[in-house]
This record gives sequence, structure tokens and C-alpha cells, in this order.
Amino acid sequence: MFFSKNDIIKVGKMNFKERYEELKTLVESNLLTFIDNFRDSRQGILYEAMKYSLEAGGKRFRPVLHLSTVDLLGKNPADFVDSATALEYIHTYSLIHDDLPAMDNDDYRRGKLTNHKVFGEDIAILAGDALLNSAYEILFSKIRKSGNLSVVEGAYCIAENAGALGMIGGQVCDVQSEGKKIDLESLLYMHLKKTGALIEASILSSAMMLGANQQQMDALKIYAYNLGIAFQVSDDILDVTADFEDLGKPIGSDERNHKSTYVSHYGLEGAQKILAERIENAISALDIFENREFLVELARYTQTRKK
Ligand code: GRG
Repeated sequence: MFFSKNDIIKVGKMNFKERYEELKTLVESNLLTFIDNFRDSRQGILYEAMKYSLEAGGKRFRPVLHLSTVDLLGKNPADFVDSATALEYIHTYSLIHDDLPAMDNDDYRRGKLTNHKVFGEDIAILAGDALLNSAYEILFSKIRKSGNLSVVEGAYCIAENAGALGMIGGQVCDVQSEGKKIDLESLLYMHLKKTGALIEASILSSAMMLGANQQQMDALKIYAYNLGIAFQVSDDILDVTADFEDLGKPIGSDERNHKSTYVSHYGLEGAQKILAERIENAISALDIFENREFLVELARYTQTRKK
């Protein structure tokens, strides 16, 4: 189902689940448009591999965050489908590479065989590379169309948070700490970068592109920071409490891979308490926004999600 700009503007008060589905559909219905130019080329196999992982499902949490921040600031989410898609491309590339034998060596993701299991390691690496590159093509194109410095700032925020001092840096800490018991400071740093950075960028980049004021940016930074940590804590909890069907991948992989997690450090109850605290911190940061209902519910969903 495709939503036109007018449909999106018309959306008034509606329940959280419906609005989430609507924003998710907005992204999903445009997800392949940006790579359509090489579908029938010599690189057809690359297109198929990218398409496979893009269509494998997933919550689309980062694009939904990006678009709902646009909502929060009273603008039209349909104008941000491109940058929302770029975020999902970056996320999908990171999952493909994370699943490779040289990293986590996983066979299942989102309930389906991982990319390298279907297309081979060589194509899976290239599909990840191409998704990352396509994300920046999309962002450059948005900058070119807008001619606006605030769009450059938002795009830079995404690049920086996905990079060596962001998600990639966090992944470096992750692979280097495997099999070791790391201290809490290192655990927090790793998670802030590996998981939190792209979640933070999803929220802050659209606010930057829209020229949000300092007070709004400060509040969103607190929300995004706490939500990023909360998302990782809930991921650690799900790894021991969820089931394969909901999660789409085997349970208990953190323990099998000797990973330090919030659960291994604090126990299940301790991790649940930290999660609740982070969620409350995130929610109270939104007090300055009148239209905060959806992002409040999104934080609560992060606490109670089953997948
Ligand atoms: C390979 C550069 C590089 C980075 C990998 C994202 C990542 C960094 C690793 C994934 C490992 C992992 C399970 C991290 C925990 C949090 C996380 C990012 C979970 C997956 O994201 P979801 O739950 O997945 O949003 P879906 O499938 O819903 O999109």
C-alpha cells in the first residue's frame, strides 16, 4: 500500500500500532525504488542479494524513528522517505556483515537464512557494501535536491554515527571483546556505539534536517541516548527470554558466543530494572513537546517488545 503525501498529512490522532504500521509501510513501499536502476544489469545478482535482505522483514525501527521525529516537529513524514530508507539500508548492511562467518557466523536472521547462506560470502559482502554506498547516494541526492545546509548537517550526523567512531567502532569493540569479561564502562561504550549510534542518528538527523531549535535538539538528544541504550538492553533480555519464532534467530547466542551483555553483568532482573530506568529517562525528556504521544509509546514498546 502506498501513502501519498496528502494521506500522511491528514493523519490525526490514531492509535500507536496503526501509526507504526503506517510509517513502516511508507518506507517499505519505497524500499526498492532506490536500487531499481541496476535490477536488470550485469549486477543483477547483487540486486537480488540486496533485495533478499531488505525484504526479509524487520521492524523498520530506525526509519520509523526518523519519520516520527518529523511528525513530532509538525512536518510531513512523506518528505523524509528517502533519508528513512538510507537508514534502513545502513542497518541492513550492518546485519548482513554482522552475520558473516568472520563475525558472528549466524545462519538465521529475521526468520530466514542469512544472506551469505543464500548468496555466498562474496556476494553477501558486496551486497552489504552496495547497501551502504546506496545509502549515501540517496543522502547526497536529498542534499542536491534541497540545496539546504541543514540537510547536509542531518546527512553528516548519519555518516558520523554509522562510522569508525559510531556503529563500526562499536562493532570493533564487540569482536575484540568476544570471549573476555569486559568491565561495565567498556560494555556501555560498546553498546552506545554498536546499537545506540544509529538509533540516535535516526532521531537527530531528521530534527537537524528540519532545523529544530536548541531546546528541541537538547531534549531529543536525551531521548535518543536513553532509547539507544534501552534498545540494546532489551535485545540482551530477548536473547534469553524470547523464542525463535518471535525473534527470527536462535536464542542464547550471546552466551554461546561468550558475549558480555547487560544480562550477564546484572542478571535478568537487574537488566530489566536498567531498561525501565532508561525508558523513563527517555520519556521525561519529551515533556517540552506537545505532540509527543507516539514517541512516548515507541519508548514503551522498546521496553515490552517481543522481537
Ligand atoms: C558489521 C559494521 C557492522 C556493524 C554491525 C547492528 C550490528 C553492528 C550488529 C547486530 C548485532 C546485534 C544483534 C546488535 C543488537 C541490536 C541490534 C542492532 C539488533 C538488530 O536490530 P533490530 O532488532 O532488527 O532492529 P530488525 O530485524 O527488526 O531490523
